[in-house]
Amino acid sequence: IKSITGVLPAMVTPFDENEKLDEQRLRAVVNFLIERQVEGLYITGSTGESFLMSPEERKRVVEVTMEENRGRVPVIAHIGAISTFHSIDLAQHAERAGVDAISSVPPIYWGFSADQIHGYYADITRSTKLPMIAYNVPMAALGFDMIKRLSSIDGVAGVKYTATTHHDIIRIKEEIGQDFIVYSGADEMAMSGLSFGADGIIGSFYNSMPEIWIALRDAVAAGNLAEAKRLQEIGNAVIFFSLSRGGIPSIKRAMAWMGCDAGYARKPLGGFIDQAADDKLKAEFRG
Ligand code: HMN
Repeated sequence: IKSITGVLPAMVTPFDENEKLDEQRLRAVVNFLIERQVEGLYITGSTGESFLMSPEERKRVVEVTMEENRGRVPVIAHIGAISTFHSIDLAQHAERAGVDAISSVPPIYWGFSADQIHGYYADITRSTKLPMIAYNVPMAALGFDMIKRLSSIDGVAGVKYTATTHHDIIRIKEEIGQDFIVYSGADEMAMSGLSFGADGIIGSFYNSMPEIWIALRDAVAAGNLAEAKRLQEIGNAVIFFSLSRGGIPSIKRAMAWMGCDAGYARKPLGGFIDQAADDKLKAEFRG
C-alpha cells in the first residue's frame, strides 16, 4: 500500500443515455486515465456513483476496470454500503477481482454509534487480506478520534481524508504514525493536502484534467509553491464552475471534450444528455 501514492482519480462510472451502465465507455475511461499517467484509480466511490448502483453493477465495474487495467496501475475499490453484510460481499468480490486495496465510507443514514462504526470497519477489514483505507467524508465525517481508533485495527492502512480541516493531516501523521497513509480528498485544497504531508490525492477532478494535478504534485514536491498555487488556481476555476452545474455530470461532459466520452450520470444527478445542453455548458465554460 505504501506504493499507492500520487494522483488517483476517483473514477467516474459511465452510463448511457438511458442510465444503463456503459461498459464500452468504462473501458475507454480506464485507458484515457492511464494513458494520461495517473498513478492509480479509486473506483466505485462517491464520484463513481456507487450509491446509485446495485451491488451487481458495482461488481461489474470492478471486474471491467481490472480487466482493462491489466495490472498497469494500482486500484483501490470503494466497497462501502450501509450494511456490513453487503460491504463484506463487495470487499470479498473486489479481492477476488485482484484490487490492491479496499476503502469505505462509514455506514450512513441512521447515525450509527462510535462502537457500531468501529465494528463495521473491523468486520470488513477482517473479511479480506487487503489493506483498508477508511474514508472521512464531509457527509459522514469520522473525525480525528475515530480515525485514530480505526488505525489500531489490524489491516486499516490509512485514510482518505476529505475535509477542509487539513491541520488533522499533520496530526494524523504525528500521532498515528508516518506510515499511516493519508490521501487528501478535497481537490480544491490539493496543494494544501500535499503540503501538509498527504501521500497522495484522490478526487473527482483528476478524471477530466489529470495533467494539472500531476504537475501540481510535482511542484509541491519540488518546493515550488508559486507554481503549485498557479496550478491550484486554474484547477479551482474549473472545479467551482463545474460544482455550480452539478459536479459529476459536468465532469463527464468535460471528459468528452477532452477526447473521452464518459457518458452521463444517473438521476437524480442526471443532466446534459441532449446535445443542446452539452453545447450550452461548453459555451458557458469557454466564457
Ligand atoms: C469519491 O469518493 O469518489 C471521491 O474521491 C470523493 C472526492 O473526494 C470528492 N469529494 C466529495 O465528493 C465529497 C472531491 O473530489 C470533490 O468532488 C471535490 O473536492 C470538489 O469539492
